[in-house]
Amino acid sequence: MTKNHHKIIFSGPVGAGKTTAIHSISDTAPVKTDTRASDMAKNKKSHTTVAMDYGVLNLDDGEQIHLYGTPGQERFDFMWDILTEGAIGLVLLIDNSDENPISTLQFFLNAFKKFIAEKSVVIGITKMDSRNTPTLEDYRKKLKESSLTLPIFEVDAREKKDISLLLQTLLFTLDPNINEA
Ligand SMILES: Nc1nc2c(ncn2[C@@H]2O[C@H](COP(=O)(O)OP(=O)(O)OP(=O)(O)O)[C@@H](O)[C@H]2O)c(=O)[nH]1
Ligand SMILES: [Mg+2]
Repeated sequence: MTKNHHKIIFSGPVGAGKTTAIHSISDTAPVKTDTRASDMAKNKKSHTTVAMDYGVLNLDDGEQIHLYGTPGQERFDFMWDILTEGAIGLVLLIDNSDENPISTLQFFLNAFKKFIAEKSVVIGITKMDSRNTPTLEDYRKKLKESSLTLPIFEVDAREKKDISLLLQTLLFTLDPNINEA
């Protein structure tokens, strides 16, 4: 049987949980390129991704989903385009405890505008346990103002079931013929 290999990207700001999410869901030991975050202006956490994360998810039908995580830092944004090449969908993770997470979401939607217009995106809001505002409703309202209706969920990147829900939604919203590609 020929296996299909699909590629999905995780992006979003520093500390949103991209590396954690790929670690939670990957069936193989994920590859990380985290280094000490001594030079980070925000210094939100001890380690940060400098190139990419990589993991693999095996589906029941033998297909594989290759998961790539981007660095969150804007100074590595050249990696965003490189990693997005050939991908079928994007998972955007947004840290709700950031200062202005709605504008962060808008920034990332804009950065991946072309990709989103051609492919598919799902949004996961993390750390709602740390800060419960803005609410999902606030996000939806903002998206509606830009005439966007995108799937958006509250997730914890440490929870496999939450990341699985994001991926299932993304695969579901993709072209139903994708399995026959
Ligand atoms: N409280 C809480 N912590 C979370 C949640 N999701 C992720 N985390 C934690 O937040 C941190 C996220 O760190 P990373 O996964 O390295 O973040 P990243 O998006 O890869 O960041 P960069 O690589 O620096 O861009 C980890 O310590 C996670 O355990 C959540 O929903 N709630
Ligand atoms: Mg990371």
